[in-house]
This record gives sequence, structure tokens and C-alpha cells, in this order.
Amino acid sequence: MALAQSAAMEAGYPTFEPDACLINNYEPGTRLTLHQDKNERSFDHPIVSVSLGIPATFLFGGEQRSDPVKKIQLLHGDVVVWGGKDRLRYHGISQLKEVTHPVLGPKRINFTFRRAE
Ligand code: MD6
Ligand code: FE
Repeated sequence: MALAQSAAMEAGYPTFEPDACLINNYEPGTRLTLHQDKNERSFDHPIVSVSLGIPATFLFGGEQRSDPVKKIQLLHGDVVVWGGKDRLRYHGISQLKEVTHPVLGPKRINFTFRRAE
């Protein structure tokens, strides 16, 4: 929570008060297809994503699923914040490689902090 709030602060969202955290557990070979995070009541708050374990390629697209995507390598401990005009951009995770992390093993854990209510 403290990490999420300090990352949000640094990214320009000083009033972010998350009330939910989704935890995704990924194994090698799994992926997360392009999607928008739209289950929250308001899109005025950012999403803060914390990644642990094996590397992943984050796909950051546009407002349409068919828009081109930017590929961003996420390593253990990386934090991504998106909000404001970028809050509803399509995003996803490419298929994870068959690798092992020295602490977590063959696994990636992602936390996304949100304001759901
Ligand atoms: C990630 N996660 O794993 C990005 N979205 O880096 C997400 O985009 C996500 O983990 C909706 C629900 C859970 C998630
Ligand atoms: Fe998402």
C-alpha cells in the first residue's frame, strides 16, 4: 500500500487511495490478453501495478484493441502507473518464457492496486 501510494505520488497522483488489490499468479506459458481495466466505479484514479518474479513483456496499447502496442520489459520489483488520459488504454502481458526467478522460482506475481469504489 505504501509502495503503491508513493509510486502514484511520483507519477502525479498524490491523492490515490487504493481500496482493492488484484493478485495475479502467472506461470511460464501463460499470458494476459489485451484488455481495459473497466470494473472500477470511476476512472479518475490510476492503476498501480507491482511485478515480482520472472520477467514479463507488458503490452501497452491505445484506446482501441487494434491500436499498436508498446512493449515494456517488466522485471522483479518494477512498478507501472497509468491513469488520467491513459487510464483506459488496452494492455496485457505476452506469453511468459520458461525461466526461473532466484527467489520465486518459475513464477510471476503481479499486484494491481486500484480504487474500486
Ligand atoms: C500485469 N495486470 O500483470 C498487468 N488487469 O502486469 C493487469 O493488467 C490486470 O493483473 C486486470 C486484472 C488483473 C490484472
Ligand atoms: Fe489490466
